[in-house]
Amino acid sequence: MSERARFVVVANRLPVDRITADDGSVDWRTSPGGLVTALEPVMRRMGGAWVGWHGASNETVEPFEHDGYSVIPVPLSGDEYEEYYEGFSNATLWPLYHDTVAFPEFHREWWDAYVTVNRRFAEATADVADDGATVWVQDYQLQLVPKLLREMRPDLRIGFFLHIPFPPTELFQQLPWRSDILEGLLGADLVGFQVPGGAQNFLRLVRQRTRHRVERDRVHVSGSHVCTARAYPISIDTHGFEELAQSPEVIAESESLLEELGHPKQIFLGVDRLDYTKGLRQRIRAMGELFEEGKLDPADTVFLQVATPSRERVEEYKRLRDDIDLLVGRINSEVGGVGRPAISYLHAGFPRATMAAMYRIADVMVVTPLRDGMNLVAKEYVACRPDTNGALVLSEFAGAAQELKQAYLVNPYDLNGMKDVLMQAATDSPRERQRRMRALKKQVRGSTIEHWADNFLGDLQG
Ligand code: ADQ
Repeated sequence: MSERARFVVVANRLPVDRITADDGSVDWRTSPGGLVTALEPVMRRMGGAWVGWHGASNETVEPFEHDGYSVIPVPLSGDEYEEYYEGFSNATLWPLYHDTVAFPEFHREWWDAYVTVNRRFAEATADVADDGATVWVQDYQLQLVPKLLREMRPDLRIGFFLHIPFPPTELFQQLPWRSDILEGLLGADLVGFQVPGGAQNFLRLVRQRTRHRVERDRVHVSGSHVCTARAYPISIDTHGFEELAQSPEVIAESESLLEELGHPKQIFLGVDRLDYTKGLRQRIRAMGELFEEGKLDPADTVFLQVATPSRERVEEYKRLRDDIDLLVGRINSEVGGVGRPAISYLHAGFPRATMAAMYRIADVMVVTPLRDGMNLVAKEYVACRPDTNGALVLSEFAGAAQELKQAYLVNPYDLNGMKDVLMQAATDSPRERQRRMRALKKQVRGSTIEHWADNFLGDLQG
């Protein structure tokens, strides 16, 4: 590809999945998921290039055009996938950055692969970026890219956004490569976090562990540039979700869902990637106890839990999947009648329209992560629920709780407290539920994915 881009997004995954038709022809389709959902509208609007892995190991794919922007695939070997992605990204950084709710593993070979792959991403970006272009690097898999890229291309404006929490200093210090990661991020002109606490943790660490001068939210990186650290809470395409949820197809789909569930009086809904940070064990136990104690009646109430398969080759995720299967099986065998389980558990991903149909019919949406950078599901629910009588139960430990203050907030570690709040959300007066829901809708309408991208890029381009 000869043309160089004025705007480049760099992320672990490309926003497209390869589809091979029966006749062997290959096509690329925009893929679902948090980050893609977040950035695709921005890419389309601004044009440019997206640098990322295409999803198949040991294979090189040539750059191509998709939906008005360039797609630049970065290859990964099978070993690199295991060590950089499954290993360092998802079995070291992911648990460490989520309050060590699972035990992080530290392996030197994983770190070496992380460095190698980060350098490859930086090189691919340096090749495609035009003179003085703006580059936006995404997330924890690529924290070394800002510094590596600046060394190769000091002319670029470099932004970095962390989608997951940035941990408290005490936890971050465990990392044997803590200084490398801090310096890696400091290569950016602007580092964005989901909540102000993340930016504060980062700045505190920079003060403790580096010699750079810190002045409020600005770090004077010695002999180089100024790196600013701030919060930019991510959001959703609110209008898009509102429209989708009101479309005839989604309304029809929600009718047939209701039919399938046997027209219960009340539906509780959980929607998550199957991840140990999402608090599924705690949530299912709390719901199970409410059924067992007779506070909820399986004759008229259903708990629909959707869990998207995720990182299935990582040990901790296999264990989680088995635990949830067992837990749901046990509860369903103890409560509920023939052919009508109290918990309807679906281990699958669904098209966005089906998600919207589920949000539409949920009387109580239950979002209870143990720790979550933001949590878009909470915001999607608020946008999709058509009237103002739904209820959002939301963990205090999701970034979203700092904005969605009128949700029914819970501490997911406190089972009794969570049960009380679940019941409160289900039984509060319509007036109280409406009051809260209106405030939530106002919040989600006033702060969308467009605002997020505009604010970040506005500050980056200064
Ligand atoms: P995730 O941990 O993936 O994202 P989340 O913010 O909830 O968490 O986003 C999940 C997305 O996947 C949502 O858009 C949701 O609709 C979709 N999804 C979930 N289950 C699905 C299913 N069964 N079928 C289809 N789609 C499904 C990370 C961070 C979050 C942060 C986001 C964005 O962990 O804290 O909010 O990035 O920054």
